Amino acid sequence: MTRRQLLAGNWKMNKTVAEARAFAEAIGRQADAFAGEADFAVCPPFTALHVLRVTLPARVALGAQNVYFEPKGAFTGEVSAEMLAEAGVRYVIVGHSERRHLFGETDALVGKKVEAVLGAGMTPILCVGEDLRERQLGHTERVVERQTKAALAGVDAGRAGEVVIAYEPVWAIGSGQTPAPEDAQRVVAHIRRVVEQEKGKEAAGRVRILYGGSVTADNIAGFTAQPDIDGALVGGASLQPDGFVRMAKAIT
Ligand code: G2H
Repeated sequence: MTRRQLLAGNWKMNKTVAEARAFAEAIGRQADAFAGEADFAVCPPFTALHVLRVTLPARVALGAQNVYFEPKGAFTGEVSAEMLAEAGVRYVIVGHSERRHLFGETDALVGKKVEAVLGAGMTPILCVGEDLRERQLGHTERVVERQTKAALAGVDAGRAGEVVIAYEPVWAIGSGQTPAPEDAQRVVAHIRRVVEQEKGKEAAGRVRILYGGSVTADNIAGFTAQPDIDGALVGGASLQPDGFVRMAKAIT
């Protein structure tokens, strides 16, 4: 099965509205970089969604970094999936390790968010990955297996293939360290086997699995050349327009 590569920039808590507009205008001047057979997205803070909706090149989709699973109500500070969809959002990052570790998000909460995002017609980018201690103990596969199963538990087999999964080893995030591409491939292939066990062959063949963690324009192609890796979720290196454009060219 052919799967389209996806390059998604995760800006985390970076860029004001003015800075976001400048980024969109800069990549707009190099829009031919996004003409190839791949998908592209930028996930800014909520405050910059609107300006990006009106300034990003047409081939670059809008993403969000978080969502709450309830549809509406007394949940101060939260944003629903329907609100994001109405704001033009196509992808929503769910279960990023910073949310799991800094904000206490559990596997069960992440699963509810995945369901809410699908329910609103958007694509979740579900993040899974082991921390350094888990890796040193040899628990990488069991950690990603647990996180993947929990997050997909409430998703119908017929829709599981729509989910994007990002394998992000926690120790590689923002550290400048990465696994070897072949090492990331082994874990990603394991995640795909878990999807097959849980949701069947069709879903496993369709589901896109990205690598994330210290991806740059210089190393992205090594990851996306792997047979089971279908793109990248990129933090720091996605903040500069030229870096984002170089990565777009590297995967197409
Ligand atoms: C991992 C990644 C983006 P960075 O969090 O999701 O960030 O590329 O800065 O390691």
